[in-house]
Amino acid sequence: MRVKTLGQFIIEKQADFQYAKGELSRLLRDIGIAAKIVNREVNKAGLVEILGETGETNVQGEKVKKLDVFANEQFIAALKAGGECCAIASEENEEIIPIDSEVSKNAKYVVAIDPLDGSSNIDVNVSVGTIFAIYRRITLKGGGKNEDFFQRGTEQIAAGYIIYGSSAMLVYTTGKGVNGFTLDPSIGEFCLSHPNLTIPKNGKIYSVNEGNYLHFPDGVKKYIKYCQAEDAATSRPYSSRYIGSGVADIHRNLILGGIYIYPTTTKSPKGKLRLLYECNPLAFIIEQAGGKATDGVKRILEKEITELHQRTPLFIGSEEMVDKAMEFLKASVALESK
Ligand code: P6P
Repeated sequence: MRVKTLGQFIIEKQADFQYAKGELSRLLRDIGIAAKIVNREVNKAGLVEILGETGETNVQGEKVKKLDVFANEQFIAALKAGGECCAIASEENEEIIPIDSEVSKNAKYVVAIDPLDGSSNIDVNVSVGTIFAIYRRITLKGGGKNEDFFQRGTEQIAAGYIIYGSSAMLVYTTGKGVNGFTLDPSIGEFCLSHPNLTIPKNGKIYSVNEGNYLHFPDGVKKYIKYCQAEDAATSRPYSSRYIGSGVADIHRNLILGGIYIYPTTTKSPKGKLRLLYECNPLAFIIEQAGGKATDGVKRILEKEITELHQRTPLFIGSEEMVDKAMEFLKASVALESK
């Protein structure tokens, strides 16, 4: 089969993208360049002095890993150089990074990014990922501002993730389906490997950190017990698969079918995952692949966003599994309100 690179694919699909020719190509090119550099370092982790912690903690109060900082710097540098982006919101930065330079004076887009999700897994050689969301800017000129990012997930014009695993894969959508590209290191190109990705309507995998079970809402507890019950007709008990790297868990569930849940816990009363640069892009991708994503009550993509690092509970994956989990949550709330 003739190899089709990411660049060739985007040009071919240009008609799918309602905005001016070439802009999305350059944005995804810039992201792809940084992803290749990050992948090279992730692959060397363990051999070079890039493991371990910087001794700092980030805006989330989490220990910063050296590769977090490196990845963040690479994506910021690539987007600044590419000229299509007028501001970046990153998990690693408390405030947005406005970009107002000669090369970006006509920039029409802003990018929200989690440069290295699941970084606690780096030192133990488990897959990690980058998640990104792309919006049209709302402000008219100069460097972008917060309001350019305070748009509902439905306003995303593109979203994607890169998973640095047994191979490096870039998966993205512009609202016309989901396509996956695998990095061929011999030519340094992301090549189309998973056209028209769709998530099975049902599945047999549930992904949740059951260590928090005692502090889950009652409806979540009941759904987990449903997953564990014996019922051959519905292929239960399901398998529990949770590796602590959301991109890897959600990517596996996209391919095989399954549900990923990060509900409220006592430690994370509003949920742990961030709406802007984790849940919205992942929800856009999973919905475009035929799945669902809610916060337990509301569609993720319709949630109001008022803070850059706003957190939300997340139920995402196969449509029928998310619907079933919502049934348990709704029944439990109804019971409590009696
Ligand atoms: P816990 C990584 O920090 C992350 O945001 C997701 O990628 C991952 O699924 C989750 O948090 C892991 O969190 O609390 O289960 O260790």
